[in-house]
Amino acid sequence: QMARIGVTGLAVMGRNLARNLARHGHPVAVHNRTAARTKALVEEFGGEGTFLPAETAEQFVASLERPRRLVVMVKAGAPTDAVIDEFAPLLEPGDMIVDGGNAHFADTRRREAALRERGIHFVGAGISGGEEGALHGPSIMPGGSAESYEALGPLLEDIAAKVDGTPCCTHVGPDGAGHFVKMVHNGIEYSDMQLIAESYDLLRHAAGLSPAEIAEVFRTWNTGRLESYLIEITAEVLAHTDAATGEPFVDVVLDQAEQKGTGRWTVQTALDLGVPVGGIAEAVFARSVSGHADLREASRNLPGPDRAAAAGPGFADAVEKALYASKIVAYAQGFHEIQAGSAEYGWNIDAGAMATIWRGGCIIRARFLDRIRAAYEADPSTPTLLTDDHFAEALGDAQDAWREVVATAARLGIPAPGFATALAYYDSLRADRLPAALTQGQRDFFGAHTYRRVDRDGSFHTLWGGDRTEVTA
Ligand code: NBP
Repeated sequence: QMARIGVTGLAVMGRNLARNLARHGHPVAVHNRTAARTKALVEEFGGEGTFLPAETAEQFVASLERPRRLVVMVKAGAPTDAVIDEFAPLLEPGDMIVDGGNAHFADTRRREAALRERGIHFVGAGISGGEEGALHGPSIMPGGSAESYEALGPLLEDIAAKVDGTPCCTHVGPDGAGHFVKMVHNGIEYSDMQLIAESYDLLRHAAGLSPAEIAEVFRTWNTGRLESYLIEITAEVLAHTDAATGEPFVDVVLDQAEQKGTGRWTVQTALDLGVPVGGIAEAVFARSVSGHADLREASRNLPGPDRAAAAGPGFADAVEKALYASKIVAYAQGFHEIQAGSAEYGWNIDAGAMATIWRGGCIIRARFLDRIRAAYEADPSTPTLLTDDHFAEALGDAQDAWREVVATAARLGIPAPGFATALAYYDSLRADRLPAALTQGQRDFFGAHTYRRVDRDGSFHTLWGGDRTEVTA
């Protein structure tokens, strides 16, 4: 018997992906650098479907139907290149290598170009949902050639999460498009998590609620428009009590957030593309600030306001509005980055389809994504989600509460960089005039960088060091 698809790299993700394929009736070849993992998989889960274990790369490749579909689930970076170098010589034109790891889209572009020369399809596929998603249905964001998607799509859609019968998997676009979209997904995830963290902090320190009480607030929110996986698990984490001390779990965890890098990549890429993603950037920086123990220790005695002023009744509702409004901004910024990346690299990404495949399987899955899908359906070329009818109305309805929450945070000395930057972005886009005009004047003054005028076309320069007449640049 031949395998329909093969998975090499059988750590948590690869193992569960292989099991998911087997459970869906697809005979799957399995391989791992260290053969013990392959053996363990078949011993433990062999009953779930048809696994064809291979000890060597040659055996593995020989067991695959043609054209071959080979999924690589190894540690991103050098290991991915090592595995490609090992397998590519054993493959033939028309075969497909799928990289399901968290690769940087630039690496995916490089690998795709190199393999295309040899007639091999390279598919950079973003996979979200962690261990559980890989087993029960992840959100899959495959890039690569349209031809490879014809051969791979049905299999990937089969094992992906489904929402209303629609698979959370679609062809994203050529070469690095899939990994780019996965990167932005993770950036949005950072932003979502930061906004939730700020909501918790305000409910705790401005409203004086306990973690258990805040868990209840999140449970309530999870029955409304904020319904999402992240809100759901937030309630679980806040309600949890540490067994060793009897204290709320959230109070015994060291308050230094770590990161693996996809949020940072999202911001670095946004800087290169010139896309303002303040919400994602502040989320990355907030983790960074939390991790600087020395800086925080040195600053502990800096003066702050009197925290006695407690927030009044209705504050939790105001925080809900601030959270919803800031979340709209975070997604608007993330989707702007996707559209800018798509334009830069000629990927032709369907933004609405990305919202559709994020509705299930992935970490940011949420009811909210249906709204984004609807917004792009209503106007596929909209420059920003903020102006969609539903979102504009929600922002208008939330803005007083949003301002009150940001003001309360500032007054009480509670850091809320996510809420504050989201509100500043909203107000910047709304503004009739921005002080950027003054910035242009300064640039022209010190560097003769020139400026444009509101009333005439062309570039101008004022002779600042001379008689201050204006000349055409
Ligand atoms: P890891 O990222 O921990 O990688 C372990 C696997 O890589 C093992 O199979 C290991 O083989 C293999 N490997 C390494 Br390390 N170096 C190798 C080399 N030079 N040649 C061949 N194989 C090599 O596994 P994971 O947590 O399952 O994640 C897999 C991918 O999926 C990563 O890119 C990750 O970023 C991505 N991802 C993970 C999650 C998650 O929730 N964990 C979610 C979404 C995406 P060995 O057994 O012989 O050491």
